[in-house]
Amino acid sequence: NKRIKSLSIHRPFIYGTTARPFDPLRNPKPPGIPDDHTHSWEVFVKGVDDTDITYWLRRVQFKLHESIPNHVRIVDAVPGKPFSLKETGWGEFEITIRLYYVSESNEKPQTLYHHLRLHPYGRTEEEKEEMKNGPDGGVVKSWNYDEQIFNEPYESFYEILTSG
Ligand code: SLL
Repeated sequence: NKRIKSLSIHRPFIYGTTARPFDPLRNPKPPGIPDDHTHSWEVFVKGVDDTDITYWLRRVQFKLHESIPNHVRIVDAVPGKPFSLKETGWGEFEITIRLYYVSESNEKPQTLYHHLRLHPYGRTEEEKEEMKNGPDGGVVKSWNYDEQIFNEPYESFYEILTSG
């Protein structure tokens, strides 16, 4: 099993957050959620158009704000599904996302940072109010498109990457 020299292979993916304010009609607060929580949100790593990425990514660790119970969360691959975590809260913070690759890759884990965004910024109060009452109910998406680069992949890993 040798490395293929002078080859690099790219796989696109998306990571980020989607947040939604609690609202009695469109996003009712489930029972048991603390009074000070204002939003539900999700952090994820996934393929473009939800294509499968579990043939190269086996695990994602999300490190949340320390105020959140069990703030270090592990999400293992489920074929065809995004790596995703749902939470509720009141504040924005930086999420540390650690990517663990399939063992055939021989790649070390890699770290990404993402700011959880709950509030739309760069808008007037009027525009914010409009968004809240608009068709998407004040959803704030902060998504990043990225590309995973595998340099000089092992032959066996190259097989996996190209047969998927
Ligand atoms: C801030 N620096 O002060 C940030 C910290 C922390 C947000 C935000 C807690 C949720 C829970 C939560 O939303 N923390 O208790 O489960 O804005």
